[in-house]
Amino acid sequence: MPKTDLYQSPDYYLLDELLSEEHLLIRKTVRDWVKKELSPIIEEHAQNATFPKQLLKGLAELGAFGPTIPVEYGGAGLDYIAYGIMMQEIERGDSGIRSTASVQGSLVMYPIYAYGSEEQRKKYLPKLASGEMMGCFGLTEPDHGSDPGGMTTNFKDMGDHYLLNGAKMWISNAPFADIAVVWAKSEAGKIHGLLVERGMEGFSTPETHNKWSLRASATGELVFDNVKILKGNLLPNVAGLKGPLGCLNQARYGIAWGALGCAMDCYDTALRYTKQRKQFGKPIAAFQLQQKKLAEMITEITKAQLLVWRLGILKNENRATPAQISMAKRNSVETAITIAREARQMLGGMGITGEYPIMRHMMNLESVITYEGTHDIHLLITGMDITGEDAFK
Ligand code: TGC
Ligand code: FAD
Repeated sequence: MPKTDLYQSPDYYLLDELLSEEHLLIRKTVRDWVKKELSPIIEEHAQNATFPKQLLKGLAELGAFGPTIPVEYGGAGLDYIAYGIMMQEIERGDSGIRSTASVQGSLVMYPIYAYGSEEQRKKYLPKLASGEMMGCFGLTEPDHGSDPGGMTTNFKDMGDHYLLNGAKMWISNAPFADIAVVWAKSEAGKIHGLLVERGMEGFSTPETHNKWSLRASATGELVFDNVKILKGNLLPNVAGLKGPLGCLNQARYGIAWGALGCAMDCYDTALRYTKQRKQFGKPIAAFQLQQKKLAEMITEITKAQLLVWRLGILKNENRATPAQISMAKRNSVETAITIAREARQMLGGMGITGEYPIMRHMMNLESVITYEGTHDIHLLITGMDITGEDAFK
């Protein structure tokens, strides 16, 4: 059922004053699009577990595919604050749709831009930016998630081509992607990125069903059975785990902003609801227990807003470290999931329905807290950064 989207973003510390006119315009443009195009249809897609493909064109027109990729390759050529704002507004609508944008921009376009040849950049980037071509990113395997360095997907040098074998699992956009950036080991055991195109013999992308989370996002496997890969499809300018992890820095940064969008939407919804809903003769917002929840929510949102804004400035200056990005991703997702759980209770029975976005955000965030590095992996990254001790192995 189409509903009116009344969202207003909380800005308790007047942080909008830190944004430029251009940032504010981008935010308004994306927010208007989310209200008009995404909000009216997303609940039905989530309930039916279908991906709203009709949104792809609009996302491309907003510049959400490759916001920081230079204009000459079809990207939007924007700074990192603009990229963060876009992801926040889109994820405010739905984490699954932000996922699609993150994967396309940060995990497909970024590696082609950062590690690809000039020929690969020119061939793929403009089509990916316009949404004419969609991509996915294959790092995780059935037996190697948090520990991608243990991957077994591999390729052999056959002289004029490579032969790729193995499988990837939990891959966002896989069921409809035209191209996959796949990380695989050479015979020497070095990790490389390969561009695998739909239609290559031996390459299939079975869809993953029965998800209770990110239901409006398509997830699948990538299966490689002696797939013949032209040598020109290897990304020439990176080798080793730092290749895929470098892409994750980009995507995790977007999630740090994006997940906060869910937190802000849940807070905004709960604030409006509790001011209107009356029990015992007065609005439930007048009860101390409800005020405690709302006050704690806005405090945590404000702290997280400051963190991601500062991280954006450091990214713009090329000074943000991977560990700083981990801290922000972890903090934003934890903030969002805690707020979503509290907000759901504040709406009572209505909180479990699709009339409000809270339960959908809450379930989506169960994936967001796991992908792009789990909550605990990011904690261990911070731990290693501050102590110098590696507690992973
Ligand atoms: P380790 O020995 O620490 O590092 C190996 C090499 O990588 C370098 N490195 C990084 N480089 C760039 N950025 C980073 N963030 C980096 N972290 C490490 C490191 O310097 C080293 O370089 P070199 O030159 O010395 O070789 O690696 P490790 O095997 O001990 O693993 C470390 C660990 C656990 C932190 C890492 O592997 C990790 O982050 N695990 C989590 C896996 C993960 O995040 N997977 C995400 C899959 S993609 C996804 O979820 C997409 S969801 C998309 C959506 O729908 O939005
Ligand atoms: P595991 O690594 O098996 O972890 C299980 C638990 O063990 C976790 O709690 C973890 O924190 C803990 N753990 C692991 N190692 C340690 C340790 N050293 N110390 C303490 N605790 C530890 N991947 C892609 O490559 N591309 C995608 O597009 C993509 N999209 C996804 C979409 C969805 C909806 C989901 C759910 C996942 C997606 N992923 C994708 C995969 C995602 O990145 C992995 O699920 C994630 O990295 C965790 O790996 P795992 O599921 O194998 O869990």
